[in-house]
Amino acid sequence: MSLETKYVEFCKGINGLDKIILREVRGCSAEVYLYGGHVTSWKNEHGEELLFVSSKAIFKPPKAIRGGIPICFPQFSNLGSLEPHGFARTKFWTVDNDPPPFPTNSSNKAFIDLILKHSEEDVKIWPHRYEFRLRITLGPGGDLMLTSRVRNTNTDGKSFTFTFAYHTYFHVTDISEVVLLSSEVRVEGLETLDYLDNLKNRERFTEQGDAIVFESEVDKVYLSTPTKIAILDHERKRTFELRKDGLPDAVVWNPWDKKAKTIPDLGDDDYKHMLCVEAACVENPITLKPGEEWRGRQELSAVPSSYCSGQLDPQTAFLCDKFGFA
Ligand code: TA6
Repeated sequence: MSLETKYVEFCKGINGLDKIILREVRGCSAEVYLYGGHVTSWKNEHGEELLFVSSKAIFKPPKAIRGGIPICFPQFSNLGSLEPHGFARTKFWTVDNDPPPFPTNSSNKAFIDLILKHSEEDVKIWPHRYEFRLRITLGPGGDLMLTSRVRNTNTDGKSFTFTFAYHTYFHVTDISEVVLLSSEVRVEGLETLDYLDNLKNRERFTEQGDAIVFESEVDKVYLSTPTKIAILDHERKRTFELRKDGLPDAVVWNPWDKKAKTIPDLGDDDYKHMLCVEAACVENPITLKPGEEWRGRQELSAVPSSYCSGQLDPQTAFLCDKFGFA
């Protein structure tokens, strides 16, 4: 990277909205809108987009941006009286120039700290005072890391409770594609777990068999999930690895063809190129007393896959690569 290249650049995005571009030495990048504290782009060193953003996304308040990484806070979905997925994704965040100390890796130079605080308007619909700090980091190797810190700043002695999700839309080649009876996109790490099925009144079921594959609409909240989940895109020969901390659940969503047609800001065929896998805290909401803080972290990597199906251990993946037994 030349000396002039900026790790962090402030500029204007679609419709003149404030945008921050993070860049790393090897050419990878990420883009973040202050509107929603919303990551809308994550590219690898070849300039390939790794997140899905709808061809019909509306970059205009009060609509949330369809794609990227919406922040669902303080309510996931319609699990409460607020608007679906809460208000954080439709608020204007600000840059936090002086965040409280935070364990950081000194090799990370491309990062931005954002903050969202209650407004008098919000207090009418959610009667609490809070500080939500979000650090978005693009690591030197291209990993994208999001850390959320939510603090209860109520002065009336009251606790508050919330649910949360990083509603990540991964870009996949074609989820509807089936080759040799096997779907081209699959998710590993959620096999045999219990889940709540949003398409069946949130009834509880247990996942069977192997990796999760896709042949119709899916909207499930997997419970007590492991800290690592893999999303394999066979055609693109790419595996996304999602690592998480403080977020026990994982939501998997694809609207498929019929539901996609009912979503105004989603193109009819867009569903083929997206898969939401969301690090979340849904089943057991988080409660904070005044002065308490919660942290929830998500890290994403995109690796070429000769990554072995069934193996989430990076060492095994390395051996698969080296000896070619993917
Ligand atoms: O996370 C899955 C989900 O809650 C689905 O039920 C689905 O409707 C999706 O999120 C999108 O929600 P949105 O409010 O962004 O249209």
